Amino acid sequence: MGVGLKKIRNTLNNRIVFFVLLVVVFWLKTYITYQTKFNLGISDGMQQFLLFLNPIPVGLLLFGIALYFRGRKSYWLMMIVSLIQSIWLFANVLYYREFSDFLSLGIIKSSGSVSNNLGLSIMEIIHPTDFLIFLDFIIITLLLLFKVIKVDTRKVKLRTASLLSVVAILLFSVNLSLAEKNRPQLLTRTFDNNYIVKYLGINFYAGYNAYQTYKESSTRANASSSDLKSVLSFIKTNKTTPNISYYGKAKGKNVFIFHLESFQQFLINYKVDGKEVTPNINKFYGDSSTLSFDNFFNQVGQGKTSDAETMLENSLFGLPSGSVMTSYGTSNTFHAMPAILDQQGYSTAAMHGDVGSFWNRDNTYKSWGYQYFFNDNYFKEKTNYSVGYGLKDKIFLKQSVQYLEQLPQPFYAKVITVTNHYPYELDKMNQTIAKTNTGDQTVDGYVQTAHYLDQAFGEFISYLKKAGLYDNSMIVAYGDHYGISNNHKKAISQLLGKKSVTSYDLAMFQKVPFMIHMPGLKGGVNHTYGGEIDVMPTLLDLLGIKNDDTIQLGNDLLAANRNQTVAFRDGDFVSPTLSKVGSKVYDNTGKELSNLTSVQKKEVTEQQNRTDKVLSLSDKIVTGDLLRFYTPANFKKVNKADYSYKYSDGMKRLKEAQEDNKKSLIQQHGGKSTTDLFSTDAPELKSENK
Ligand code: GP9
Ligand code: MN
Repeated sequence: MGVGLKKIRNTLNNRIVFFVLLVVVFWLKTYITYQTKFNLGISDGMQQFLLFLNPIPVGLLLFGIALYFRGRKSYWLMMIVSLIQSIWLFANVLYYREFSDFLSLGIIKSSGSVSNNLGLSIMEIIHPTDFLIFLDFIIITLLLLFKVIKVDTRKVKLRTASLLSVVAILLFSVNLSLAEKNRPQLLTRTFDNNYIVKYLGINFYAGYNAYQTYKESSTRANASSSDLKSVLSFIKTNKTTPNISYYGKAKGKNVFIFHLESFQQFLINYKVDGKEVTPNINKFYGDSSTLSFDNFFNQVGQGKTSDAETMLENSLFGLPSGSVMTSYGTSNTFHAMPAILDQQGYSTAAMHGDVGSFWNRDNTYKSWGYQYFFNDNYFKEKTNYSVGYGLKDKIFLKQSVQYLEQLPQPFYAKVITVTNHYPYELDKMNQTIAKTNTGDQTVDGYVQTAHYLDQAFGEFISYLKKAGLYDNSMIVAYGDHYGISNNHKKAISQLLGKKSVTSYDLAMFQKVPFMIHMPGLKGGVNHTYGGEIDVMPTLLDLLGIKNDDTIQLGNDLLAANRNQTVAFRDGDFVSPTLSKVGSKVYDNTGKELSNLTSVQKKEVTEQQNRTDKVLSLSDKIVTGDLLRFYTPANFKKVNKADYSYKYSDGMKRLKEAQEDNKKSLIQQHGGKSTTDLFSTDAPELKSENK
């Protein structure tokens, strides 16, 4: 061994030097990961500096704990800290790659109900370089095991250890105050986990998130009916006057909520090699009896589909982290659309070809008052019937008909598709359109599964026509959230035929279709700005159901005097005039406004305040379970014990329903099933479809 190496080795045998080595490696590793694996939107020198600085205080503090201990124990502790920190970093890199967000305890806590989703995708998203995160841990552990580095058993003076802790805390305070200066209210306005990581670091974020989760449980305990005051006073100001040309027009009709999984607005009339990707949905979109919206945005956060469902049926937002359905769906009180309609004489059912536990639907739907939940227990499975997270849409829809036809009318039926879901894989026999060729593998299959979903939608609509449901139903179809995440900027610009995309373009890329079809409805494309939070008030007004005392954070898209600021879950907003994305403000042509006039400044502030207000009120309602303190007139509190989605129970109740009345579709058809009216070209069913 060279003299130099020996010297290094000898130095490393000193515990303080070893400690410094670990802190420095930790620091560099975290910083390199920030720069190469995350997209933190650094926009100035101070943010750059803080990103560089923020691993140091936490590193000093965490590894410093070990200095209070002696000998081997101390080394063990340092290596455990290093390992835990590496696992946390690694898990976040994977999670971030698909969700553009950091892991939270809310998500981990609910992983029981969402795990098959993440599990399936995990091999898809791993990059070989991700494993480098463990390299330092492995090397240093080996050096210790093979005694290349020797354990220094000498005691570190308590004074030294505590001095280091104090330095760490001081450094952290400097970090925090610089961060607060650059981004006021960083920790009070916790709309975006990205900000916390950018300013204070991924490890601080972990601790902060754990603290928040603990707070959650005590929040509910401490909430009281007086907390509703601010909610009710906002609801008053948010109230709109229903549009008389639409109010009550759908009274008594069946309602379909057709969930187009991961379906973005840009797909409407989109072509690949001259071929329409979604001809059936395009036709539906342009139908003279369809009211379509072309400035309708998804507003989901980490809860994705579950956030969309929460907004659509409760007019409440998802959470800053985690999912309302998984964290609060079982325990909270809700005044959801299914319960409201149930109490107006509707039958209510949700259908989905995935396991009932996903997103905690099997519990949440009870709280929302769904009489039936036809989940995978109700559907016939064969090996090639499923892809990704559940039954392929064509097979799922065909099988749904046997339950649909038994529901007493009018009914409210939510139909949740899933084939057009990341990672957009489809077997060869179902691929009937070419992929796009951006070269981004995650993106290019998207049009293929969207095309498949479109065909399934087409088959479903033609069944509705044949069965006579098309004419007496209001069919609502919507896309739940983006299919292509912002991490695929290059591919997105190629898809949109642009050189590159700005943050504004990406915000506009969050548009999803929202369409309401009903014979006799004045159709056309409506340009109002709105989003998922506005669906419930819109539909209740169309159905002519009084909802002026219901707690809703959105407003009727058809009302004239509505506010058109669309709040995103991260605190950004878009509107017909100004939009704020990240730290930038844009006009409605997408031009960035760097020097705002005082009038513009005032408008931005107003819209920001409103955005912050609706998000924080929503969080207050959900986390405090405030709806338990308030019941709208004509609404009966839902009793979860009244519901069961067990196959045998569901079938029994359907049977009873047939005896009680003559209102189901099957009864209208003289007791004859309508399932034969559903024709599909699903190749899996070829042998069964004579
Ligand atoms: C699965 C499904 C997918 O049941 O609804 O949810 P998502 O991953 O889109 O949130
Ligand atoms: Mn979804």
